[in-house]
Amino acid sequence: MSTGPRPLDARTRLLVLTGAGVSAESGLATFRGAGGLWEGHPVEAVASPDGFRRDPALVWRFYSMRRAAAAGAEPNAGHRALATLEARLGERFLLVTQNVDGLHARAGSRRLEELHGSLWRTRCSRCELAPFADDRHPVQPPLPECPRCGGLLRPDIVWFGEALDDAVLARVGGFLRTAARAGDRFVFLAVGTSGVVWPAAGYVHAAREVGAETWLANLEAPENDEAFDHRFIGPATRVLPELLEAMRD
Ligand code: BV8
Ligand code: ZN
Repeated sequence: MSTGPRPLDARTRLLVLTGAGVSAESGLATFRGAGGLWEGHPVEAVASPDGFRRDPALVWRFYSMRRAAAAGAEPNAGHRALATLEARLGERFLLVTQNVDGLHARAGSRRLEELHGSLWRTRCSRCELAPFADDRHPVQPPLPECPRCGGLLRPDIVWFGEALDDAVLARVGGFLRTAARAGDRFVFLAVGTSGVVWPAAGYVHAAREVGAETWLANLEAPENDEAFDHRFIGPATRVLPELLEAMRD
């Protein structure tokens, strides 16, 4: 029986990466849970620039359904435990999420980076119009157009084949470098992610390279399982409050 890791403490630097599994108990479908399909379409085909070029109405139907589901969902005990860990650790804490549902922010997380954008922002598919807050749904034909260039508007979400935002990547990189220099205890915790999608799946390796303990909180072994030192197998709404409970001052 492998002994578990030392509990978190007030001096620990903690980088958390979350995926769809942390919102599952709020009732939001995960990607693998649905076998990676939506209405029979592979998600990679719908959540892609080609998919949008081919059938923008279909893609807006997909994101309208996602907005409706997320609007009807509440943050769960896992989201709240992460907001409390941030309150305890302050600038020693950073939450990086792959989720676009907005539940971390609604649970009170502020030291938060949304790697893949947000359901709750819209931008122009053609020009540099600044992304804007938008909770309209359903979005149906005639599809909304850019007030500036007349191009089709699209969700401000990073699709497959699209680059992640440089500023977001730079802030996460900065946190990793600071943690590496500080010499404090550094824990990387991945919660509710299958470790399939890159570059998010690479953060566990980057953290390991700068000396972090790598912890996993998930229902099952992820794709990048070999990179983790410790595993807490179970639902996020039980595991995250337990990690918080065990925290030493
Ligand atoms: C890029 C927004 C380049 C959309 C998303 C081959 C090898 C390596 C990489 C690639 C490759 N082929 C293609 C690529 C690149 C590609 C990629 O990684 N593809 C994968 C499929 C192999 N990546 C990209 O395209 C990225 N961009 O590479 O750009 C580039 C560079 C410069 C210039 C131009 C281009 C962009 C990736 C972002 C895609 N957008 N989201 C939307 O949400 O609609 S990804 C989307 O899917 C999610 O955001 C999320 O990231 C991902 C699903 O992953 P998870 O969150 O992990 O969810 P999943 O369902 O898979 O797993 C849930 C887990 O939770 C499970 O393990 C389950 O056991 C667990 N769980 C369930 N319930 C619970 C639980 N755990 C705890 N408690 C519970 N209750
Ligand atoms: Zn425009």
